[in-house]
Amino acid sequence: MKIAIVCYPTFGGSGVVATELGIALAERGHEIHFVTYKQPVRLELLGNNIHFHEVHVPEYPLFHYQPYELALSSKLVDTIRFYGIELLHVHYAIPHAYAGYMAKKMLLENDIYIPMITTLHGTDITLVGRHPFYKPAVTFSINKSDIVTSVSENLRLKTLKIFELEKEIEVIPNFIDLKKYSSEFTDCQRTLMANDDERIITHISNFRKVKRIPDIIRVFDKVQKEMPAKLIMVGEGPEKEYAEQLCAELDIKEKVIFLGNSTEIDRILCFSDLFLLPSESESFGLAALEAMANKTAVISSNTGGIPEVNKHGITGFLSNVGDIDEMAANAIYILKDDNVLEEFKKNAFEIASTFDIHHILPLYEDLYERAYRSRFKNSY
Ligand code: GMT
Repeated sequence: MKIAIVCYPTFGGSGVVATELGIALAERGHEIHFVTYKQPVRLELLGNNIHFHEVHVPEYPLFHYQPYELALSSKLVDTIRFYGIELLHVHYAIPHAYAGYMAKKMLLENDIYIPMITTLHGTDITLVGRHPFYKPAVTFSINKSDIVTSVSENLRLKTLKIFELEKEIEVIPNFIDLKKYSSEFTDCQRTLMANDDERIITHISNFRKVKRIPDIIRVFDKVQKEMPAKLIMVGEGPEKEYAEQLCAELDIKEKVIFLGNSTEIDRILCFSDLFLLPSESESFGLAALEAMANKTAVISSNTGGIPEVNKHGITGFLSNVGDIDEMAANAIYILKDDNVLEEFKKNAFEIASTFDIHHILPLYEDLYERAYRSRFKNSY
């Protein structure tokens, strides 16, 4: 099938999921067209089956805000027409579902019917989408999607509570590609980051407020008082500076490594013992799943969809948002004993395996088939 995928190309869960899905679909023989404003960070190889179409928004001094939705819907119309695209899959409702719907309507003028699937990822619903400034447009574009999916049951329920929807929402969880992890990295050199006797704790995110970055530093501070340890912070974002400052105040600067954004998180996770995700809200927690696939135990908050991924007492522990004392105590429990740590690591990998792309891809392909068949119905 010829599929156009719209996503954010930057470091962020929704873009990662969209990109990995597109790559896997291309491997299965589908023709994939990414339409976004920059080449997605995880999309290294373009080829016969994978194309990238850049959306340009020329600056014009009259505009206080440049009209990205307009440029995106125009690009979609051109791309869909030129390549004979059969299906549109948009990731993150804002503004992608809105722009996608406009493209649908424009194409219909030329008797081209393009089914649209919208995948909700989290903050498009829980943080941004529910804001009164956006809510009517988000409600409209979700209702106008042919099929709507969410990445967790928790997000499905939240969406139904927040919006007045006429649409069913199907849950298709996020996934990892286990074959990427089957060959051990020969350059998995923890020695570059820590001494042999130190435990390695990792966090990866876009360092926004919702991630509760100071909680990570404070949990680590408590852990490092009990055992030799290093904290590796991967990512960039608005909370990074404060985090660095807090490390200086707590006098743990030497033990915390800020690595910035990385496209090679597996090379970091492969020597991590524990992953911290104390988020205020998290629809799924893809970073935690990626950590688990790398045999890393997880200490997280119990918010949103995280309990669907991190299993309490099995793959790690979950605590109430902000309960740094409990998070630290649980981290120390896991890390202080080699056998306990090994057990949690093993379990983490086992649970991660249930999210392997081979289980999830057929669910998307089934959805695409259904959406494609729906072109015979008038779903406008
Ligand atoms: O804040 C992020 O982690 C980025 C954000 C995004 O939309 O790119 O992530 C959301 O989508 C991910 C992929 O589906 C989920 O794993 C994250 O839990 C979700 N983030 C939040 O809900 C805060």
